[in-house]
Amino acid sequence: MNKKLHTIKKGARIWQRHSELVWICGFLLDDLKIGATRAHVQLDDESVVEISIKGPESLPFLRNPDILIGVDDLTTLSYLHEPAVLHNLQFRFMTRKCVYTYCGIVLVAINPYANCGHLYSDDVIQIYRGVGKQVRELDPHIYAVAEEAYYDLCEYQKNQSIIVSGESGAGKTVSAKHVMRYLATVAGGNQGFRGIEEKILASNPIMEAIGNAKTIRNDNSSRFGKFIQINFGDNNEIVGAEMKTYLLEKSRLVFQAQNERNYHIFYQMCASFDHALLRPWNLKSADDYFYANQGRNIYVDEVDDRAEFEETVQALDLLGFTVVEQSELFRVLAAVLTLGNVDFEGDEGSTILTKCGSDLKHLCQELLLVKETDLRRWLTHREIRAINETVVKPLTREESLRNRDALAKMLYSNLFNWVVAKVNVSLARKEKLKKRQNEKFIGVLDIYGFETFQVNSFEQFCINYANEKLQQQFNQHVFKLEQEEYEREELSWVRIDFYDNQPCIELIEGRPGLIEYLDEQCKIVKGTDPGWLDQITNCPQLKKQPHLQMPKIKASSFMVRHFAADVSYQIDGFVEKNKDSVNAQLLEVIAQTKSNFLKTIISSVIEEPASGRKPGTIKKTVAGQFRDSLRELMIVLQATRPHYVRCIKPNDEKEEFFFEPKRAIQQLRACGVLETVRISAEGYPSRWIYEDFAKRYRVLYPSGGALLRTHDGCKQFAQKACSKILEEEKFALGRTKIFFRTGQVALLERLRQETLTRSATKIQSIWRGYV
Ligand code: AOV
Ligand code: MG
Repeated sequence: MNKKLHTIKKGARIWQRHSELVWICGFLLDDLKIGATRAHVQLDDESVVEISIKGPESLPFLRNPDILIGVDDLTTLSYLHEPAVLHNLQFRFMTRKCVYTYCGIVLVAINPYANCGHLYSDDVIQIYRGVGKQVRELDPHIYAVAEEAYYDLCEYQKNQSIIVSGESGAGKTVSAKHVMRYLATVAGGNQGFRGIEEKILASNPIMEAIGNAKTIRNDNSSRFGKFIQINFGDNNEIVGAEMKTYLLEKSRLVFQAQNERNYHIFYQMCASFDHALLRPWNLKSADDYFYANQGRNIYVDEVDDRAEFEETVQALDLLGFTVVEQSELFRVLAAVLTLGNVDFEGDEGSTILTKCGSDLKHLCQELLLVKETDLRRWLTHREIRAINETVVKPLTREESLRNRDALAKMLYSNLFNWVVAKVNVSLARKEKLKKRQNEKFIGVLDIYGFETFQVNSFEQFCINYANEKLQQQFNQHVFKLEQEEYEREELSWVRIDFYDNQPCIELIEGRPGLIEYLDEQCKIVKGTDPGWLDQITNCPQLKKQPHLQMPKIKASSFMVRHFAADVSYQIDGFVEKNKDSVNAQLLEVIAQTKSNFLKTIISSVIEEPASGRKPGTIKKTVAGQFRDSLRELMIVLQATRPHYVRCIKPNDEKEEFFFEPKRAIQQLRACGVLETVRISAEGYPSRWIYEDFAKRYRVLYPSGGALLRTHDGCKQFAQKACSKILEEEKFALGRTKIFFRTGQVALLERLRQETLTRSATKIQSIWRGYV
């Protein structure tokens, strides 16, 4: 890093921290000598500041030579640090309207919030199609990542994964869809499989209808994680796909914040109440349903829910959902909506169900096909089993509402899982062909990015845990690739430290760990959130954990030092959300339904016998299940060649091509782009093939000109030229490439420029001498 430089000349362009711009450029007004403790800098906003230098660590960051500004791979910058990365991205995005930039193996995608149809047209697909390894010579693009993955799959017969991450609204789902469309176009079936790629694409509107919702951050926010594996056959054509989903947000079913909505499907249905598939369910306007109207705005700008419903139904048709299945699906969805309108009256000990009786009748007779008296009873009562007797206890209004909400969430999440399973059946390759095919796939992971809000709860805890796991996999991979390149080039060992977040993961999933204690609390009949916090606070092993911080003043929260940021979690609701259970008697009422479809839907809950369970055992908790599915996912990803796409949301106003450095830098820190840069900068960030190096820097060592005819000659040239100019430890000679420590290419560039200017002046003066 430039930290190792000793003297920085007056006039050198440097970066200085800035409260608004994050970094501002300026130049040194005096030479900065070894040991100097202060320097004056004239900044680009005309102000002059004095900076103090406490040691090599606080030397100013140097600016890259102009020739490097706007490069399409950040790791080719000679000075590789945070301001350089930020500036380069901002310059490309704002000045050149470039959405994509590489950062080594990562593709950084900045959401333009603009219609960039030209960027994704079929013509553009044709440009990237079949380019293979040379794809890096084209402009960075999401299609380039898809092409690279497809090429590697075909060439090396190795499974690939494309991991898309970023915060809400950054463009993950849009990117994942571009990847899917690219693959569908270049590898669409041609041997009797025609149509499978269309089915894969059609799974998107279905999943978005039932899994996406309007939030304050994104009008089409995915409320679940998704990993879709696209399978390829012997001729590298698409033969099928399989989808796994993670952690659907259930709380949205029963509560929506101001200006947010429930899942799109409800609004699509209400807007299409007179559709043949929906008429029997007597739907009202979305405004009339408590589960749909809490956000106080049932519309999404520029979205026609009625037209979207048509699209959903078409996709269901294409994926082979029969008319009966569709009708049943909508029946259960209508039931969920109607259930939300059932309300209770009465004080503690005397709950009676009076409000919204007509909704209850409709719900029981038309939608759930259960006995009204039973449902009424078990919504408002609970059975308590003591040793030799069972007591039925009436619930308060609050308890009854919670009971109702738990039922709604269970119904919806089971329906969601049923749809996923059904989509998977439809996308699966045909059994008899299976044996002939080698297992080969490209997996696309569209998963929620790191989250930190004012109040963070169980959902953020799980999401951030997932991100810790992905980050670890990412760091290890980047690190491994760097090391492999050095080995391939036979360089002597280069020490690079990389940040391993295993201790933080240990804190969450280890034994003892946060999830283990949470699960324990869920097993205890009287388990509570504070009980969990007590356990964490008093555990001697966890006390020593540097990633866990307890508040100084006793509070119902704890803080985890995540790789991206410190996040404080409020413990309220963790135990209940983790248990996610439905009253056993209520479940029993539903199990007695006359609807076979509903029976199928809830069979997974019923089969984990709520009542017949051995004492002391509980069904798997939400966090426990999530931990296991993440472990599985990691095993799958580990066995693939990963490709990374990091989506950045450049502003919160959805403004076209507008870059707010403050927002961008948070995300670059959180998604590992800066870590990639750091790993890169600790080793030899710049590298040139000998021939290319010799061609560009020939002027720096004119007497070596004769060497340039052969590869070995170019290598000798590079060695001689660099030994003459650079310090010995600043470069290394590999088999085919010369490697440079950070800052060296900038130095070579400057020398080259100076030499060229000098010779130009010389020629000019000679020329003038003639005239
Ligand atoms: P997300 O998947 O990352 O958020 P989306 O992919 O849904 O974000 O993108 C949000 C919105 O940004 C889209 O609806 C588009 O309007 C716009 N957008 C994203 N990428 C592009 C692009 N390449 N070109 C033009 N517009 C784009 V979330 O699902 O909320 O985490 O849970
Ligand atoms: Mg999304």
